[in-house]
Amino acid sequence: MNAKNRRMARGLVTGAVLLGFAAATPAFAEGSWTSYITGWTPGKESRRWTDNNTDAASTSVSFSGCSSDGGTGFRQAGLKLWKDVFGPDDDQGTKSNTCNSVYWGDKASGKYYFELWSVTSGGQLSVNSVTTRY
Ligand SMILES: [Ca+2]
Repeated sequence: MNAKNRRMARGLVTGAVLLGFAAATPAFAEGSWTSYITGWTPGKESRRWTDNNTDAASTSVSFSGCSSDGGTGFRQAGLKLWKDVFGPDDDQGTKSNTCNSVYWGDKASGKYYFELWSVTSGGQLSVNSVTTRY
């Protein structure tokens, strides 16, 4: 391969890597964190995270391995997303997580957290894996 073809080949590889990254970005989002929940009661708040809104990813909370202490077992957890602002925090809406993923859409930049709003059935929620993407 002469020098010109090598340069061209390198350009194609770089282009492919950049395209791959751009295509992967919405799926992975600009940020995420994974944790777990043990014996949460309504009113309990998650950690805070900062969304810089550098992508169009929908803010989501994914649960797997859910249990609650009520007689009919885990049915759903109401999760309210809050934007942490000066003064009363800004209610972004409540989603019913049935041990799956719930989405609030692409959020403006800011600091966010979710609050356990309700549990069915019972009064305490445990989740083996909690992943928040934003
Ligand atoms: Ca984002």
